Amino acid sequence: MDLFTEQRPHSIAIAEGACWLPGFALPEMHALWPCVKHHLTAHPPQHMMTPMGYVMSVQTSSMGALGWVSNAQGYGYSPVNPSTNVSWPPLPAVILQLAAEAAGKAGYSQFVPDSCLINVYAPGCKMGLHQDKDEKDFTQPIVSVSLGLPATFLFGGSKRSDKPVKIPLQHGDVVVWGGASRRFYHGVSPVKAGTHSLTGNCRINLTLRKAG
Ligand code: MD3
Ligand code: FE
Repeated sequence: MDLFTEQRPHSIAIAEGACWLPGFALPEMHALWPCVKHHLTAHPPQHMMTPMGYVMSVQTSSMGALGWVSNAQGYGYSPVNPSTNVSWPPLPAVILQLAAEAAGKAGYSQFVPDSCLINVYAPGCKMGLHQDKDEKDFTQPIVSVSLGLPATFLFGGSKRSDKPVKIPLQHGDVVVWGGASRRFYHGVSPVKAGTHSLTGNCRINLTLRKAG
């Protein structure tokens, strides 16, 4: 086993086109975490409102040319932070590199995301079953990076009624969602209280997308 394989041990196929890479972000964590922490200080995560008028339990912030937004008009992407009207900062090299390497490992070459949604889950926060369909090109995969407290990820199928499989995601895990799984329903169970040495009392998820 070479050094690279040793540090990044395995990939697990969880559905057609979906690939779980446990611990894949750990070798880069020394550079990744300070970068996320600094971003969240400068661009504090906010609760968005769903188009139906509910406040989301998860708090969000973004990096990149486009940030995911939700308001009474619907879901979509915006080049500016709606709470400040200021452009989101560019995607840092360490995040672009990690996303491209993970996508490559899952068989998607040349992945260049233009959006990184940062979801911050305090204990009890959850995300209901939904599909990601606000992006232009569904042939582009999505890469997610989990940080901090663990969470149970719910991974369904192409129909809302498909029974979800539970995936225990931990700090440093990366999942690449492409192919058929790109349109599958998914969500996150309520995060259990705890303390993580880097993030403290929360789970943070980075979702990297080619949105535009
Ligand atoms: C499976 N976030 O922001 S990331 C989201 O942990 C979102 O914060 C979750 O779902 C989180 O939209 C899950 C993993 C993820 C992202 C996109 C997917 C899984 C996906 C798209 C299709 C299938
Ligand atoms: Fe999603």
